[in-house]
Amino acid sequence: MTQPRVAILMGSKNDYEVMRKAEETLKELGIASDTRVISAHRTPQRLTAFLADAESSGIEAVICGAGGAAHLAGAAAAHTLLPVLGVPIESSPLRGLDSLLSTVQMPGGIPVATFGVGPSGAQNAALFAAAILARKDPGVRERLAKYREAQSAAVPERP
Ligand code: RP5
Repeated sequence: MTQPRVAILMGSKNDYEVMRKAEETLKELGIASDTRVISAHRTPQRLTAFLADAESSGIEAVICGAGGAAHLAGAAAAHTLLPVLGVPIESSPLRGLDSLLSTVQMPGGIPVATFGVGPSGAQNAALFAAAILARKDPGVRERLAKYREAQSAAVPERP
């Protein structure tokens, strides 16, 4: 099995509907990922155990999706020096605004790169993780360039 280079964490299995977009995007770019359900408050030990080994096991970026009082990305960032990318999920009566603010408003000192709410955010987090890997991996850079080219080619000149 190929060694995963990006971890995709989510606070609940119910977040997978959104976070599968990150998984699919990384797969499209030929980047192996490891997808886990890890809740900062329901399974705190799972979070610390996973992040204790993540960097040494070859993970280069951690994407975290969570809804509600979404503290998963911030808690993950506190446990690792790896770049942490946050995806707010619309799963509460506040429809993602709560998750967005919880994820983006990290106090200075522990950064979380925060993306948009929902599947587009999950997709962009994956593309951003690919851009990080592409700095040192010409193969990923090439596939990222092709992804952009295909995207441009799919836009019609007229409606
Ligand atoms: C968060 O609470 C999860 O990320 C999820 O979006 C939300 C609700 O979780 P469930 O009650 O659906 O498991 O921790």
